[in-house]
Amino acid sequence: MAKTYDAGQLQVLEGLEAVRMRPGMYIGTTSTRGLHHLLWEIVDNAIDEASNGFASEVRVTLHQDGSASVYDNGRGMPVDEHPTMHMSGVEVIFTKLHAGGKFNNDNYAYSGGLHGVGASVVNALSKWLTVDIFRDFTHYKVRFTSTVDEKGKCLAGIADEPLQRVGNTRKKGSLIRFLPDDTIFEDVRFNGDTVSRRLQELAYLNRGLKIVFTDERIKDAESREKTFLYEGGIIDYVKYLNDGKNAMHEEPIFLEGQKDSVICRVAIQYTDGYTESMFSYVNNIPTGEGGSHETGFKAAFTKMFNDYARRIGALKEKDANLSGEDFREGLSCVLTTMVKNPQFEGQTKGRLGNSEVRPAVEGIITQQLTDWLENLKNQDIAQAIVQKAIKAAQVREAARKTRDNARKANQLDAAPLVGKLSACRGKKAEDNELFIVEGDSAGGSAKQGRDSRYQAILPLRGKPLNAEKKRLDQVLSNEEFRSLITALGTSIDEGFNLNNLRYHKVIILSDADQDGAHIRAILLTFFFRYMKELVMNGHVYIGMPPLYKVQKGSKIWYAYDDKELQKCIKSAGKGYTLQRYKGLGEMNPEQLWATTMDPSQRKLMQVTIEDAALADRRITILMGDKVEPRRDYITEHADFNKPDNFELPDNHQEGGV
Ligand code: 1YM
Repeated sequence: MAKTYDAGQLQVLEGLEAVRMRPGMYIGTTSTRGLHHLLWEIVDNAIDEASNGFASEVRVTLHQDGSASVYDNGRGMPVDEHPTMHMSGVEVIFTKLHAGGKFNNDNYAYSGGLHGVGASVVNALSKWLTVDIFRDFTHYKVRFTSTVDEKGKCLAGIADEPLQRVGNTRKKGSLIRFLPDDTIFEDVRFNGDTVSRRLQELAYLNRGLKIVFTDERIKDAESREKTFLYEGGIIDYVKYLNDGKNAMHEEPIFLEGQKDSVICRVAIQYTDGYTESMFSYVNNIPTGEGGSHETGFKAAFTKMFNDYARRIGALKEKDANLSGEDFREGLSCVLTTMVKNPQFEGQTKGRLGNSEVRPAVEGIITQQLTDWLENLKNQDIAQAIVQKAIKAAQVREAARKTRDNARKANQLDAAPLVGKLSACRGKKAEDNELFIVEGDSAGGSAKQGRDSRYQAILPLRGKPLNAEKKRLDQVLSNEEFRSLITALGTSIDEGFNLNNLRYHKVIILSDADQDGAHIRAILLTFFFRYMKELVMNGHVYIGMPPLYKVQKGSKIWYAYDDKELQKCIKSAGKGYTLQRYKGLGEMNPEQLWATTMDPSQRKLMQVTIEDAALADRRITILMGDKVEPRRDYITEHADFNKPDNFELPDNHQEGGV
């Protein structure tokens, strides 16, 4: 019999079951990242209520039963009956796809973007979800469950019963609690650090908003609860980023304005360092790849300061304009923009595409900076910025000469066999791997042990210099970095071009001791400061040599940490010998291949940067001039051999430092 579908059945097909069939389509992935998306969706709604001026406080709690809850003290979600759906507004929001977002587009013009998948998606992917609404002195409640019935039919996010009045209350707001479904997600445990970090970031981006984070899974009462509240907003954020750096001026420059529907805020604080740290956001979402808002800001900033430099006679008529990079040397900056219907583009959806935003931001910054530059009390710092840029331009010119000379001498971008590099034979960059190996002796083993079809070896002699404390010209004249840059083929800084990358896996191989950790940190700092795209695009890895060898007769086990060692010892039984590897150099070529280089056996940790701002701060603390913050940090995170204590945040095996 032919099957016919009536309207009712079609409705079912478009219901929340569709979300459970293809969760990836709605939240991108069912990995830990997707799990956290559920939470961000609800948090976003709470923050919207606050940025619309109705709530002053958001509370996020991770409960012991694995559920998460979010509360805001705003108006409370709509409880009145929906005109056509014959259920309360809140039930519509949680059970109808797409309706889940916001009915009224004007009120919620700035929300969503990356997450905005709707609260109904969270419901669909939860075992249960409860909503408590405190509104008009009444406490309302509704509970939804997802089950599979006897016939195997999936029931997604169905209300147990319609919205109920529970009683009277003087409270205000909405409380949502949900348990992610463990049949959907690979791992249903929320990461307390991830949640804490994002909430802190949101608190910085929403000045005056109090965000309380409680992780009830933590036993220690003192570290269970954290409150984030920043009256200065992004002004406090740049100060925090500059902890450990020497700021050139106490109070950050703060510019704020609106043009058409674009709202833009920026906080700027110069340091005496040489690197530029710019963090931009659109509708509270980080835009690590920049976009039209950044372009608009940079254009206005460079133009205004060049005009100013001429006005005060620091640049003469015959002088060329200073470049944007020159003006941004040593600058730490947070730029946040609110945009209607943002379009996110790029590899990681981290670049704003909307072309109308560039002129809007450019206009706002031009106007605000005009006022700032005219203000008498800003003259000292404005002049210091110009002087710093002039110096930067001189140094840049010197660096360009060094680079050009090096290039002429075929040192930077030609000849694959330059220096100590042992190149591989294969020509396909996608397949090729570059091992950066600590020490000549390990380098020798690696050369003999490798598969030379696609594995290249670059041994490092001693420690390369700490790029954090050096200018571009010094970095370029360092031999270790020069051979590395040459080997990679990408050039660096402004000249960096990812298309020229010769090895799609760049693997740092250093000893599992303090020196090894230091070398690793130095290399990561170099990549982060001068080849950020390399890290952003997931090309950088950390090789993990084993720490122990357990041998019994001809049988050998390798253990990469203490836990594994216990397992190996168990497998071996009595009468085994144990060797602790102190360095890569202790392994012969065959062992090095088998344990660390063979793609089918080895452990690699991909270095990615989800939180570039935090990575920046940690690099400053660990590699910068100030001793005290570093000592504090190291005292707190002292075990260098634990992967999660690598110097960049969030290193882990798949996709997210
Ligand atoms: C813990 C999460 O979702 N708070 C929240 C959501 C809404 C409202 C208030 C709200 C909005 C409006 C009117 C309005 C939402 N409303 C909608 C919808 N916190 C949380 N607090 N009354 C209440 O926009 O006019 C979606 S969310 F759809 F009704 F607009």
